[in-house]
Amino acid sequence: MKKTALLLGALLLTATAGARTFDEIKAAGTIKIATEGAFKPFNYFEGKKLTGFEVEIGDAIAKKLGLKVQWITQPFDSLIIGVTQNRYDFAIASHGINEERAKVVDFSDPHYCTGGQIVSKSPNIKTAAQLNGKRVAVQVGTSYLSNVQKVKGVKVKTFPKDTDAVAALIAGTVDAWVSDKFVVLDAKKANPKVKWQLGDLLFKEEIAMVVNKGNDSVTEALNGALADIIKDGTYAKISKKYFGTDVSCK
Ligand code: LYS
Repeated sequence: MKKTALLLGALLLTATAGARTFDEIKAAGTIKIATEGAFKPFNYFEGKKLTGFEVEIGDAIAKKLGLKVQWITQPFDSLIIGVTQNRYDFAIASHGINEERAKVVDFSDPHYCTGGQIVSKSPNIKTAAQLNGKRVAVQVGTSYLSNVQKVKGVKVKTFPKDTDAVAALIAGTVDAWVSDKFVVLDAKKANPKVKWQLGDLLFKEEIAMVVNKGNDSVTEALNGALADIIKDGTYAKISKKYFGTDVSCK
């Protein structure tokens, strides 16, 4: 009995130890930020360089906080687990705020507002109702998957990366793709020969940074720095560079 209690105590300790408070990060001087690196224009590689809207926002936030950054890239569906295991201080990787995720992690204030859009190559596949009986490509672990699953009659096809999902639409092995409306615009620009049909927004979402549950000093620091870069114009400048418009949640 005693042994079991000790073991449980040790397990609890390992589970909670390691979430660095903001003061601990400050003392170390470097903040560890995770992202996916495969979701253009938000976070992606240009050759060997990690870049994108969220990478620049993450860098600007760290600069405001007087911290250096160590970037870590991970598959999208392992980022939340990584946050809960304190493998990095937070993730900025286009996570939509939702109840399911909020059970295991905390969210910062949103750093952009967007929606999941239906895309196909047919003028007859543009609405949720028109997805009935159709093969729809989505990335695993995403809000696109959970929202597409709610649509009647859809044959959901999941892919490890969003870039694989759009490739399937281009190749014609699926009938539609659901992804972020800004990612869709980017894919359209990159593949001008495809006969894109941009359909309805299937749902809207607020996107935020992900922090381990209860690590309030880090969430507060991120919220403060995000408000600061919005106020001083840094955010608008980065947003205009990638989207030609301000994508903040106003
Ligand atoms: N916004 C979507 C979500 O919350 C997708 C995120 C990024 C996928 N590469 O799941």
